Amino acid sequence: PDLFQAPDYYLLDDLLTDEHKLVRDSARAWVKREVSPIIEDYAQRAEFPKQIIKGLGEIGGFGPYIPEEYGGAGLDQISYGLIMQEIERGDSGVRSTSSVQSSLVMYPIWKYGNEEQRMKYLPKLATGEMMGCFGLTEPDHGSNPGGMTTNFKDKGDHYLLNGAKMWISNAPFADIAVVWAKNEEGRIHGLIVERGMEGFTTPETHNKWSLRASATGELIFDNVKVPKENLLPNKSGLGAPLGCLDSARYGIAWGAIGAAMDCYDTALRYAKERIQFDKPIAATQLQQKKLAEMITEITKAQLLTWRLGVLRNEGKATTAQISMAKRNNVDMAINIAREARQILGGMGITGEYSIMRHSMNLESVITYEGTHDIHLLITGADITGMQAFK
Ligand code: TGC
Ligand code: FAD
Repeated sequence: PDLFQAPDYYLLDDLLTDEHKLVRDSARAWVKREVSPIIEDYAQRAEFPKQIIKGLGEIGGFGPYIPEEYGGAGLDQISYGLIMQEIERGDSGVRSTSSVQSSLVMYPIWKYGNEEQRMKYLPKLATGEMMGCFGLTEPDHGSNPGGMTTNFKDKGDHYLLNGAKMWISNAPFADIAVVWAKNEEGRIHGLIVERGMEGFTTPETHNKWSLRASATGELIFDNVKVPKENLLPNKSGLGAPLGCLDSARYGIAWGAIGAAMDCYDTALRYAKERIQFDKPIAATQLQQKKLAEMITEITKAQLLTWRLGVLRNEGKATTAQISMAKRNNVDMAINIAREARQILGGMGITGEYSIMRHSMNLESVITYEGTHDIHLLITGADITGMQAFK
C-alpha cells in the first residue's frame, strides 16, 4: 500500500516475468523510501544526494545488465528498463547518474576495454565505490560530436591529452572519466582519465533550472599525461561512443515513462480530491480529457518500449528504433508533466508536489543523449536512406 500506484492499463504485468516484477518492485520501494522524501530539498538546493549512491548500487542501478563476474547484476534488458523507470519516477537527475554510470562508463569498459581494465574498474563502479562520467560533448560540438577537437598525442610512454568537454553529468564528483578524443590521425578513441591526474579539472556548471539534483560540469584537459594502459583498445571511431548512447537512450525511453507515471498518478489523485463548484474537478470533461489522454499516451509508450526491450534481448534492436522510443517517450512525458501541472492549479508550481520538478528535468532529458530534432532526423535518415544532418 505504501508503493506508488503504477498505471498498467493494458495489463503489461502479464508480459513480465517474476524476476522482472521482483526487480521493479524492489527498485520502486527503494525510490519511495530513499529518494522521494529527500529529492525535492536537494533539487531546491541544487545538490546531488551522495548518500543514495550505495543504495542505487544495491538495487541494480549501476550496470544492471553487466555480467555478474564483473560485479554487475546480470539482468536482462527489460529489468534494466524497469529499474530506470522506477528511478526516474523519483527524479530524472538520479536516473541520469545511473544511466551515465551504467551505459556510458561501465558499458564502454565492458565492451571496448581489455580484461585488466574490466577487473580494475567494473566491480567498484557496480557498487558505487567508484563513480564515473562520460565526456563526449564539447562547447562547439554537441549534436555533431564527430567534429570534436579534444585530442591526444603519442609521447612514447604515455599519451598527452588536450581539450575540453562541456555539460558532463557527474563530472564534479566522478573518480574517473571515459573521454572521447582524436589521435594524431583524427581517429576517435576512448581514454580512462582519473581524478588527480595533473592538468585535469572538473569545474561545476551552476544556475541550472533543470536536473538540479544532478551535478553537471566541464572536463578540462591541459596537457594531461594519460598512461597508455588507459586507452580502451577494442573499438575506435564515432561508432564507439554512439554504441554507448544506444544503451543509455534505451534506458531513458523507460525512464521517461516513470516520470510521466508519477505526474499522471499525482494529477489523478489531486483531481479526485479537489472540489471546485461543489464537485471534484475530476468530474469535469476538460480535466477528464487531460487524464484520459495521459493514460493513453503512457500505455502506448509502455507497449513500444516493452517491445523494444524484447528486441534488445534478442540483439535485434536498431539505433533508429531506439531513437524513436527515446524521442516519443520524452516528448510524451514532457507534455504530460505540463498538463498535470495545470490540473493542480497553483499547487502545481510548488515543491509540495513533484510535477514541476519533473517538468523542468525533462527539458534536459529532451535535449541530452540526442535532441528531439536529432532523433527525428535519425528516423528520417533510416526510412529514406538520405541523411539530412549535413
Ligand atoms: P554517422 O556517419 O551516422 O556515423 C559515424 C559512424 O558511427 C557508426 N554508427 C554507429 N555505431 C554504433 N552504434 C550506433 N548507434 C551508431 N550510429 C552510427 C556509423 O556506422 C559510422 O561508422 P563508420 O565506420 O562508417 O565511420 O555519424 P554523423 O557524424 O553523421 O552523426 C550522426 C548523429 C548526428 C546521429 C550522431 O552524431 C548523434 O547521435 N548526435 C547526437 C549526439 C548525442 O547524442 N550526444 C550525447 C552526448 S552524451 C549525453 O548526452 C549524456 S546525458 C546522460 C545523462 O545524464 O543521463
Ligand atoms: P546543439 O547541437 O548546438 O543544438 C542546438 C539546437 O539545434 C537543437 O535544437 C538541435 O536539435 C538543433 N540542431 C542541431 N543540429 C541540427 C541539424 N543538423 N538539423 C536541425 N537542427 C539541428 N554530454 C556528454 O557528453 N556527457 C554527459 O554526461 C552529458 N550530460 C548532460 C547533462 C545535461 C543537464 C545537459 C543539458 C546536457 C548533457 N550533455 C552531456 C550534452 C548533451 O548531449 C548536448 O547538450 C546535446 O547533445 C545537444 O548539444 P548542444 O547542447 O550543443 O546543442
